[in-house]
Amino acid sequence: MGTLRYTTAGESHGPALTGILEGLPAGLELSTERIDAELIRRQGGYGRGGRMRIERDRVQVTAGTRGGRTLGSPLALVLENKDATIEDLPVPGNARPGHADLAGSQKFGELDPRAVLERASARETAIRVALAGAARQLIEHFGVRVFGHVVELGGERFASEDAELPPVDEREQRRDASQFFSLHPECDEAFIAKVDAAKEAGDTLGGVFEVRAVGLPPGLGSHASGPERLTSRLAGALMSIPAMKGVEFGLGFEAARRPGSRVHDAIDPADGSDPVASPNGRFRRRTNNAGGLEGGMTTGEELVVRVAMKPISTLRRGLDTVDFATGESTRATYQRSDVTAVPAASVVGEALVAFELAKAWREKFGGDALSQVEAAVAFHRDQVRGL
Ligand code: EPS
Repeated sequence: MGTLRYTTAGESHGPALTGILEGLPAGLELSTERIDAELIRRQGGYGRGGRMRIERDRVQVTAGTRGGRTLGSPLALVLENKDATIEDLPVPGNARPGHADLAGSQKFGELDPRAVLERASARETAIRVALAGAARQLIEHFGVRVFGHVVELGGERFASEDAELPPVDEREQRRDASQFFSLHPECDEAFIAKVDAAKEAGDTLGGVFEVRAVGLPPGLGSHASGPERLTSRLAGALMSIPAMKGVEFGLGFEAARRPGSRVHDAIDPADGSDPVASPNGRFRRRTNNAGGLEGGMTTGEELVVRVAMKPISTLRRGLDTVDFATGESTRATYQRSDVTAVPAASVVGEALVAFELAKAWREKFGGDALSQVEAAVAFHRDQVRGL
């Protein structure tokens, strides 16, 4: 009650991935097409490998709804694995560098990387995208849009950042026209060549994606305790995605290099009479270097967070490791892998940001049924405008 939480279960090559989501209010119309749209996007992007041609992720909702609406009871989601070969797959004879194989084997006291890698695999992110695809429908009902796009791949930016991004609908059109889910489809050709060259060399590429959210009211999250700060929750959620190496908000690391006068966002008076033009009443920020968060709470400005992903750890050319049987140096086992999965990671990152926002929404506005949440949101918006 009063918050959102999820649990997932499932191995990469087990029969299915299962997710349970608790805490959605009753009465929310839940679209499985909306969830599937994100699952399909997660499977895409240039640079994916053979597994994505096998899987066809479509969600099954097995509990928590009636007549297409939530009941306020736990929601259960299932994604079947087509490549459900876990019982037949061999135990690798070495640990692949960059993966959980060696540390996990040492943790369990047995040189059996299969016992670890099946769960450490990024396959698990599919069910989290599904769970978040359900949770985000709560905040989308209130007009919040969460949007992820790729900004860098293999050390190169797609384009120098636009000072002012276009409205979200236009961003979405651009992103959906790009095979890398960037806002610059005109750059695709050059990046396709870059990924093809890496593939040719048996290598892999990392990158950076950005997630933004618009339509947030001020005051989501809390300054009152560390674990309730929305900043810490967002960073934790994003760092829970396999292969993520860093998170920055707004100006991010650049803020550490500038004097305060060139970092903090001055507050200007606003004409609060028009609720559309000025949803935050008589105040507005001159800039948004903070990326929409101050004191662990939303400011009502656009939320801006960027995440760095390391290159995929499985390389066709192989990395040096040690053969378990002989103790001699050998090359790590290779079956198949993606050359890059930064576009897919941007979908997962977007999903987890949306989930954390929906969770903060539940905590701030409460209610058992959607109508009660609506009343609380309307009250808060009126109160902010009246300050
Ligand atoms: C992954 C290895 C690959 C990826 C997988 C993540 O799978 P496999 O070992 O079956 O070739 O395709 O990603 C997914 C299955 C997915 O749905 O994103 C890994 O080791 O993390």
